[in-house]
Amino acid sequence: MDGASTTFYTKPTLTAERKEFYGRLAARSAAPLWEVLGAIIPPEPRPETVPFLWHYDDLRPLLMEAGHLLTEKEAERRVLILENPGLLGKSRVTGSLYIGLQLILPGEVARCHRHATSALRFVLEGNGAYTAVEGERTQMHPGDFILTPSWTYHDHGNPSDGPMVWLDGLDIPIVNLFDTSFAEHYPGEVQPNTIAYGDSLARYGANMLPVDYSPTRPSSPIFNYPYSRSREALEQLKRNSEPHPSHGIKMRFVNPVSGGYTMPTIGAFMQLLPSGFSGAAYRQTDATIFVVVEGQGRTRIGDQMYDWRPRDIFVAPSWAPIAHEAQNDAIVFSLSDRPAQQALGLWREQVPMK
Ligand code: GTQ
Repeated sequence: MDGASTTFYTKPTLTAERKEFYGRLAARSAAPLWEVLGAIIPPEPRPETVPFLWHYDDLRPLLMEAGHLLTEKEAERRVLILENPGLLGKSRVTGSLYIGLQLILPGEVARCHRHATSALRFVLEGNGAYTAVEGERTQMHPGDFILTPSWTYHDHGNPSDGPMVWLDGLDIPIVNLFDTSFAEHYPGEVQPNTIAYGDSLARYGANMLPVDYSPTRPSSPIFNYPYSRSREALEQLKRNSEPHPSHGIKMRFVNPVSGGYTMPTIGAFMQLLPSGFSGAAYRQTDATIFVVVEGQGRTRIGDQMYDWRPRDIFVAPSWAPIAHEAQNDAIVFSLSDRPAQQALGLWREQVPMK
């Protein structure tokens, strides 16, 4: 038991008589609350998630090795899970989220399936592979933010002549917390391409909606938020506005129908930290995964400093103080379970910390 919980609640002394009683309780599948109260209701978040940074340059050769070791067909999805060192063996980057690096080589197809778990892709490397969602394909370019919402059929293909790598972010631990996982294959390897390229971005992503539109799912009807557009907006805002003391210029990806998050369980953000930025420490209850797109800098998480460069990935646990610094203009994408926390009335923040 650590200090934080004992200041909130002190356990009664464990006598021989009590211990014997607890044994008889256990035999009846019962237990004394007073032995665990401080542990199960801590006064502040006590995450198993620890701060960590993965350098892309360390992971890339291993991912390419996986490309030689097994085919996409064998793997179904050729992905290296990025596992938080505090959550080893649990396929988690935080208590609620999963991330991985997916590789698809030229000519390969990752067969079509769907699952209750929601996924996002953030493209790191390559050009010209596609993700198909419910009959529409989208070309993937570095920095693009792509959705495959819950229970939508999706497959990936790489007709280009180079490897394609992206970050997968899924809400697997949330879906399994509720024991609500379902998954199935599409009858064929690839779903038919029935909708033209660019259709949903034109239909839903130009500050207009079809006049008679009503949503069919809680997630955004746009499924590719291209980097070219996000980058341009951030650049324009850098020229027009003062950066936030902790976040620089930080934007939230939205579902244009509701103004809410792009998916109900995973939120996504993109921020520009201007050259020389030195942010004030802040903390929030949503453990956050950051993916560097451009620039170099460093981030203090708790009492440790993490130096980063493009394509590095780092994670900050719930309620850990975070302070970003940028050497040159930096663009950083991030994801967290904030929509789920806010829907449940749990999310808190201190920005900046006093
Ligand atoms: O691309 O559909 O990293 O189903 C894990 C599970 C990716 C995917 C992952 C998946 C996918």
